[in-house]
Amino acid sequence: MTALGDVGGRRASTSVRSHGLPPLLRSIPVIAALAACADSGTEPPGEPPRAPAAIVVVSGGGQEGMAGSALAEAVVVRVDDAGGSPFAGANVTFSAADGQGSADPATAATDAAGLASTTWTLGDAAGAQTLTASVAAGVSTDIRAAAGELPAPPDSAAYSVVFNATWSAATHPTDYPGGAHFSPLIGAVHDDGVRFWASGERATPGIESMAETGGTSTLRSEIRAHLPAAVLSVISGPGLGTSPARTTISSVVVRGDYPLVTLVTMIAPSPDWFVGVSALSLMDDLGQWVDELQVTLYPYDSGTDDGTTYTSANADSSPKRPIRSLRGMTPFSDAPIGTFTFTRIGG
Ligand SMILES: [Ca+2]
Repeated sequence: MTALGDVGGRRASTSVRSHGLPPLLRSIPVIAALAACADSGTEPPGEPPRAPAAIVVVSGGGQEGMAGSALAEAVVVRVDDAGGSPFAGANVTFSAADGQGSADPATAATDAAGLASTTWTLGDAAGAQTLTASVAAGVSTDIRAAAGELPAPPDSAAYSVVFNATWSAATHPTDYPGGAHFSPLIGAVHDDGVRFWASGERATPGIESMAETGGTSTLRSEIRAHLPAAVLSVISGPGLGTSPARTTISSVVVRGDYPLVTLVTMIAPSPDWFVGVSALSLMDDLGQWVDELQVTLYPYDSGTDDGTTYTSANADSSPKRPIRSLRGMTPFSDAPIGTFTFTRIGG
């Protein structure tokens, strides 16, 4: 089993992978500030908290090396704040699991680009090994490497998906609405030839409709248009009539050539707010199926309606704004909306 502690990094990589700006642009504070001004408009005020919020593997993951020897490439990670900007001066700790070698240096501070690196010497046992890079409680990522050659994974894998909604008046006290609920889950199993939404990009009509009304038909059509080239299957699941609550999709089957999952649901009532994952891989960087993956969900604004409160009247955005995180922004707190947990149930 992959420990739940692994998962912080995976959710981090999810949010950062979907960020629209290249790292160079995001490393220039002036541009980031200008972009923030240009995008503010009538959107909810407030800045994301300035603290390390995510850590992602930039390079050096998924290497194959000899047991007991240093890997050829350095392991490089990047630390970002909640807004997706690189975080300088964070102390990253690299720790190998028992018997899985050591890192030198074992701690490193991030530079102006948010980067920290180390050299990993593998442990003596053959097989998959894990190094964990962590920067704060709950903010960590796993780097995997193979000592020797690993057996090929099964061609497909089945997962159950649990949506555990924790959004409540306790976690998000500002204006928590009556009738809180989530729209039916909708998504796809797909490859990297298609992406249905990403932070920093404009919402498709399907994402707009899902985020504003909870309707799934337009997004379903957008997904089906990519069958069978880039999409293996449509994922449908129940909504939640209240929150907090949980629901389960009993089986989602992924394949080696379609290892990615996109899954979304509307935060309701709201102008155009939603949670979900985009192109989340259920394969680790060694090409092995993960046993369990828990993704922490934070709110997104689809950029298609200018409403600033849960119950704002419709106010269509023209032009549309980019999709962006609302984590820590009014009326949301810095607390999660919930989690998706993917558990492997079959080969
Ligand atoms: Ca909006």
